[in-house]
Amino acid sequence: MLSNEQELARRTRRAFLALGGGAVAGMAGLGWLSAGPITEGDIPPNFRKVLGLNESVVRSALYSNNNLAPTFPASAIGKLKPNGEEGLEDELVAADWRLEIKPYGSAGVTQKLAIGDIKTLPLHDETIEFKCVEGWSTVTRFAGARLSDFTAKFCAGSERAVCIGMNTPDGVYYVSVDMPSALHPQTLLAWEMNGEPLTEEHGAPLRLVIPVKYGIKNIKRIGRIEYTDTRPKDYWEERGYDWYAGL
Ligand SMILES: Nc1nc2c(c(=O)[nH]1)N[C@H]1C(S)=C(S)[C@@H](COP(=O)(O)O)O[C@H]1N2
Ligand SMILES: [Mo]
Repeated sequence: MLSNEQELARRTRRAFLALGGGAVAGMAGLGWLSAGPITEGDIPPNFRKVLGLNESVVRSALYSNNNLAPTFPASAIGKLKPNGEEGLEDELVAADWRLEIKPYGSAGVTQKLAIGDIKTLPLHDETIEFKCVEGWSTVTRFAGARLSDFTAKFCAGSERAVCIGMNTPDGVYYVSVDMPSALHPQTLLAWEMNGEPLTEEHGAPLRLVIPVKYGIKNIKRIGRIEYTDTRPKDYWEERGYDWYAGL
């Protein structure tokens, strides 16, 4: 048995070896981030500058190396309870909903997409464990578009950003997520849950599903997405929770 410390050291080494090896090719789009020398036990300077915490950097490196969250058979699906209604108060008029996007480096919102635009992206389906920081979890199936595919199609070049910020149309709920986790292959902009269209209480018409993070980051009813090189504000970080919120 490895002690916790030994295990962390092993994971840390693995993360940075991965960064120095095959993952570098995958991160070619993140040129700015990987600009510094990457050696075992060192932290890329630009990551360090923006994300701040060493642990965050280690975990980002792990996720960017395609480490997948566990998936489950349909028989394991439970009943996900609706939790958190911040930003869902206004009446949703589905036909009027638009997603505003501000690509990396642009001066303002440059596009407003309708749900039909987003549904042109390849559909991905995953059955994952959805975990709330309150201590409960529920195996749930979600389907939608990979945020990485969305970024490539609608915000090409924004892969170079450091963070992504999202908020509800009324601005009441908002999250920010490090780019490696945002571009993780299991991170979805979802419009289906357990084989049905997403209901309003679960975030219709479009929510974030990010299985490498706790529920707090899985924002419902997204109204705006921005790609930044700073850390956009985060609702639960402001209330004392760990910003990274990784599992
Ligand atoms: N807009 C919005 N999204 C949100 C929240 C919220 O209050 N408002 N709560 C978060 C929290 S704490 C959790 S655990 C999950 C719950 O998702 P669910 O309601 O689909 O179970 O949504 C997250 N996304
Ligand atoms: Mo939560």
